[in-house]
Amino acid sequence: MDKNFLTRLEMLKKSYEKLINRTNEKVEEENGIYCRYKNPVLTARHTPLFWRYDLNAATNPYLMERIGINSVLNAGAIKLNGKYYLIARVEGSDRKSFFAVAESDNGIDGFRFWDYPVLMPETEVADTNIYDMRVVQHEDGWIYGLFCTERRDPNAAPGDQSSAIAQCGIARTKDLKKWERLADLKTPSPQQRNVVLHPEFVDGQYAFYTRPQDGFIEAGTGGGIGFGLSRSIENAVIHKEVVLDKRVYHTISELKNGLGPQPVKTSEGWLHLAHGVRNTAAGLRYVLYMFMTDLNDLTKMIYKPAGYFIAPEGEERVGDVSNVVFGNGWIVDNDGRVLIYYASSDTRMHVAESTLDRLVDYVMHTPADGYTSATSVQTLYKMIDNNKMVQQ
Ligand code: M1P
Repeated sequence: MDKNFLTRLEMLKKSYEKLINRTNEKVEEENGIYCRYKNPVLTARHTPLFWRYDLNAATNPYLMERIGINSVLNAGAIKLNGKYYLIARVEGSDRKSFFAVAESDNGIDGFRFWDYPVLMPETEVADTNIYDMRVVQHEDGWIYGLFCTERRDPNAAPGDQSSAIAQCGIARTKDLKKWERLADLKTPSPQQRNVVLHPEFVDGQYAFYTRPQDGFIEAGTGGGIGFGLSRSIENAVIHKEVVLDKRVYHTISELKNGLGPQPVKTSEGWLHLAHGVRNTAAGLRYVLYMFMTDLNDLTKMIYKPAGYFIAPEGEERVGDVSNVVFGNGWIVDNDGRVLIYYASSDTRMHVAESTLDRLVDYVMHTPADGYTSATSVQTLYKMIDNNKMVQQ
């Protein structure tokens, strides 16, 4: 075997292990709500060398990368038997995404991909691209993965190679290894993305958070984050969608919004993480925000802080689709620690840490949006007046 091949292989293995074994550090933030961690938890370079390189010196004498991985993003998250799992969207340099499970002992570093990515079964209509899985441990005993399945629009003109239809694919598993694909969700909307399964039955039915949209990119008349019920999960059909979090002019989510991970049940209500999108002269800006819905009426918004919870910062602002943070996975530990997994600029995965108590406090006590500059100033006056009283 060529000496250069072996030297290069050694070097690749060393730098790979160094990356995987790198310990993460908490970065203290002033806001008191959450802390980011310094290093991304998953990147394209975290994918195993044996996915990317043909390690046979006879067929790959230059030890070149044969399969390019472009990015690792938008991961669902779940804790099982004390281990932290990210079900990541891995995007190849061929632009196709697939799911792969990465495992860590502590949830903040040491994420290592399982040897094989998920072999997701298809329905009778092949998926062109699949992405952004929300993983939900449902009270029916299954772990569900809801994701976007994208296919070319069958009605697109022959010269139009970009019109697409997005729908919600549904699969279930017990171990994250073997997945059973169910029929795609049917809703009154022509397109769907960012669909999340509620972890509990509602009136004996499966409950879904949806994101109705008219076009592949534009939400159009789709008014915001929707909600609907289905009697079946094997052939899920929502007949009526109710919008529970409307898009509003001149807010962080005026263009579109979508739910992130499954909501977390607290004594005060269901805690939600979502993303909001607005347009700017530099393109779309995606930020994360939070809200809480009523324990008994899941469509009733009870608290919604004004503005964003996490916005892209530093290196997070740059990537394939810059100025984006997107979160569809979080894990709540038994001691109340919350790990919020989010991707930046459609390129890499990060983690931020908080506690359930802090997040509930944040959602309940952060002032709501008044939707005008005048109300923002009134809110600020209230804060200043109160602080002056406290300090006297
Ligand atoms: O590029 C940003 C995000 O755009 C889409 O999200 P949404 O449907 O809410 O606009 C998705 O393609 C998502 O994967 C991507 O991160």
